Amino acid sequence: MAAMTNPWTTRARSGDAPVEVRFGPLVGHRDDEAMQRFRHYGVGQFIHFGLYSIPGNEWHGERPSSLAPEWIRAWSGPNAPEDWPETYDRLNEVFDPTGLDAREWAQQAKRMGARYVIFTTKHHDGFALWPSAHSDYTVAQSPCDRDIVGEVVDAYTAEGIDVFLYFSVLDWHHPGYTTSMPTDEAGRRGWREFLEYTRAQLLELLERYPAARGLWFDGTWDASWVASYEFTYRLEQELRERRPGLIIGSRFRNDEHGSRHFDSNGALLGDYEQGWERKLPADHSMLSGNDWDGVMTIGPNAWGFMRDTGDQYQKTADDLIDLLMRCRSMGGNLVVNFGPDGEGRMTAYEGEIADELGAWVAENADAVYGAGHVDLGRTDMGWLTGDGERLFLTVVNRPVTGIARLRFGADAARVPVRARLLASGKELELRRTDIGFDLDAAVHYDAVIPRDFAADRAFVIEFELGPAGARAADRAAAHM
Ligand code: JFZ
Repeated sequence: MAAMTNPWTTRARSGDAPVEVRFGPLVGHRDDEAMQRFRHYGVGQFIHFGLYSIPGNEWHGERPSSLAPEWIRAWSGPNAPEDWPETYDRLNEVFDPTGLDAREWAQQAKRMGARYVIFTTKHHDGFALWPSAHSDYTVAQSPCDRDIVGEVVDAYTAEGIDVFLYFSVLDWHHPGYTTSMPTDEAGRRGWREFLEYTRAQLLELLERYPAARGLWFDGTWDASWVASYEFTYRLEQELRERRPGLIIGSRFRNDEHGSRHFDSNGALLGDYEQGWERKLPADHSMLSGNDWDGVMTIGPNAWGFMRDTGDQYQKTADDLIDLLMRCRSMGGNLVVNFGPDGEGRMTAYEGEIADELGAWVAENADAVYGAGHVDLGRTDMGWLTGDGERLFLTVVNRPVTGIARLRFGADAARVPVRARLLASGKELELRRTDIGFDLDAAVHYDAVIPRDFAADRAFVIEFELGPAGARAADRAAAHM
């Protein structure tokens, strides 16, 4: 059976006959040290910061009706300010985030439990947060004469948090950028210049920031980039040569048939699936064994700063704990997005979220970082993760019976032999329960949740695994 892949990023496969692909994956499934680290990140932080952080989704009291705040340059229609794109483009003349202290950001991320950060070096507007030698539209052309990318790389690296550089290929500033492949000579020359500029900026980033471990690409969907598959293939090769171990997500390029993220035969293009954005896999089998992360906004769809979030729902720490453990149960990382304001300050709500999520993660670290997918099927109580020796049940929906029941195959070699509350270490009564269903080849293990155990958040039950039949109680049950 052809495994199901991410339906948002994969072309439907036409039958099972393989297609000839010359510009397919450059590397297969990786298992090196850098990828192992990736698998254990668990929690990540995304930061969207740039010129769009200044308006924060509004301008003189007006706001666009249906754009994410970091897209505000694309504002058009009756309430858009006159000459808006020109006004936006000149925001570099006032860009001066004096409140930005990357060490504070990094300490906050550390408190949240983040083990990697993805930072916007250049978003769609083309403004570079490092003094790029290949552009006239950077921090060096603003009152803020700082290398913000460098400050972030240094501060996070000092906290032991790995840095991934977000880079938008789509660029509203470069004159050679075009969405479709140009048909005239001048246009083609412009596009070639754009490709060289992109290559130069990427090599520059790798050169300037040797601590960066990965590149997170965006804005790679336009027909012009899709048609440049030969260039992007070579560029990926070059980036990997320059930085052995570099991690590149699947959003970078496509094969010669225009198949993005995955080639026309369904093979992943890059080191991990990068299509899980404000959506999550329905179940583990959809991932075909690929590494992945899920990137998530706190509001419904705001990556950049939003001055007024109005009545838009903001995810709570409980939501994020649920999402985090859902990701971990399928072997992925959860990346929580932060959008600092124009001064470079994280919002108060983001601060609360970071601390609340971080407190929970710290108490339940074993269930989060070292643990991944286990093949036990779903439970309505919450999410299962495991590390081979232990099974962790994150209880989001507490059973009113007080019994956390897990179902094992009757022939399972390793089964729970002990149960505890992970955060406190409190021992729980564990029972082996044979319900006696005819033809049911299952056996149940019940952890008894004490009636007087009060929890105001999800909590984790840790099951220690051992050989089936090792417990005295099991033997007794077997003789009954
Ligand atoms: C992109 C950007 O346009 C957006 O501003 C933000 O930076 C986000 C992280 O990435 O938005 C996307 C890109 C891809 C999908 C959806 C939104 N997608 O594949 O579904």
